[in-house]
Amino acid sequence: MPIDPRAPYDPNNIFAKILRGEIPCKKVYEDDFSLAFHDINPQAPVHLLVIPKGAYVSWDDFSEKAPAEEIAGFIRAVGQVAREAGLVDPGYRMLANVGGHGHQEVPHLHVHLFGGRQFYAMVP
Ligand code: IU
Repeated sequence: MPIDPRAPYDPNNIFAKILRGEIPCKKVYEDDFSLAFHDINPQAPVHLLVIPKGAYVSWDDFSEKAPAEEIAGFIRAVGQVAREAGLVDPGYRMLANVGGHGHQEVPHLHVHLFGGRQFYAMVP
């Protein structure tokens, strides 16, 4: 079920549990502000998720409320994860789903990184 991007943060969401180490993940990157791991249901040969460590439901929540240091750190981490995964050349796709129309399902902000194959024009 798509979630409300402005709902109160649910500390028992699956990514919060991953951040607390209560549920395992296939980690590829971690720093002070961010964690990245393989998506459990990959939609491309490489499908990674990058999440902030802070309690933000969505991109909307994060972009409005996060301190500048966390925003900068997270954005740098997304780029770093893509570089470390070897995605920059030949290229990759990144996206964040927001709310019902965006079909966001997990209520903790995550950026998807897709790579390892050719992507085509966005399909609405
Ligand atoms: P969405 O943007 O909220 O729709 O994407 C959620 C993603 O989280 C989706 O690609 C799932 O496969 C992925 N995921 C995961 O990697 N591990 C989990 O335990 C769960 C979902 I639940």
